[in-house]
Amino acid sequence: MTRYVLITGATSGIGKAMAYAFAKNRDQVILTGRRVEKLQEIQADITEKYGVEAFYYQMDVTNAAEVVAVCQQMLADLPQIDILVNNAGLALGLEKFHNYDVADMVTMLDTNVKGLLYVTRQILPSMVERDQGHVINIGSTAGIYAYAGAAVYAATKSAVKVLSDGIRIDTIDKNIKVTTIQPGIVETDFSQVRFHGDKERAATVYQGIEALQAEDIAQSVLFVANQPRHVQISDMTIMATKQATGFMIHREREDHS
Ligand code: NDP
Ligand code: 8X3
Repeated sequence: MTRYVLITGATSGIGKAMAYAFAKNRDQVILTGRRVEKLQEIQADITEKYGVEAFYYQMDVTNAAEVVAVCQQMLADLPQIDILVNNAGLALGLEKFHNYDVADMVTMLDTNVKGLLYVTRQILPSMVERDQGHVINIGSTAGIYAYAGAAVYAATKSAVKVLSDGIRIDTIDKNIKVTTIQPGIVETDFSQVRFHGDKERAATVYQGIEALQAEDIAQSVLFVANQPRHVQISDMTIMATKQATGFMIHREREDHS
């Protein structure tokens, strides 16, 4: 049976890679994000490449009223939503807590935590009603291991993990799976966004290590989503081979001798 997969933050990085991976798997993908031109571009490309239907809806997950309106529109337009991937998220800044820009702190909370709540609160009731569904939340190794300059980002990702666990408990009597995916270092636009567009600084994050690619996470998510009905993967942590904890990374240095 055709599955409908709703992905938040599908315009870039991990979300975009998941859209392609699910479409290649013959699932119908529902792309969301703020940048409508990117959504249109990806929708057209997916349709051309895989011949499956792809849908898009512009949706800023921090805007509670917009999330209600857009999610209700999706539920009216589509037969059902089988899989919800809460992926939209970001880090802003990398500073000691006492120096942190408060607006950046609030945006992380609004996006990574409140955004996930708004979307899930709209979509989950339809899964409960159908007694079927899968919520996949993108956490982070930062949610397990706090690191310097990232107290708030780490806290938001820790919240993602605990919210997943709580939702899993609340839906225990339903055929609903809840999974937290916790990636380590993945080379995407994440660091450019974190450093407010500073590409040079962002590039240093991925120097000297073979970081994970968005496609690696997409394949892990697809694996989780393709398990038989009785198998629920609750958590999956994926790191680069030369990464041991959230920020313990072995970097090869350039030889200047
Ligand atoms: P990208 O910056 O490449 O992608 C982030 C996505 O989130 C974009 O599609 C963006 O879309 C969307 N987004 C951001 N804010 C909003 C918003 N307010 N409303 C809707 N969509 C929004 O980064 P990644 O692909 O790396 O990040 C995806 C997820 O993975 C995030 O939750 C991140 O925390 C997590 N993660 C990333 C890791 C990494 O090392 N890269 C590691 C662990 C977890 P648009 O701008 O169009 O709205
Ligand atoms: C993103 C990965 O280690 O930069 O969640 O926080 S990290």
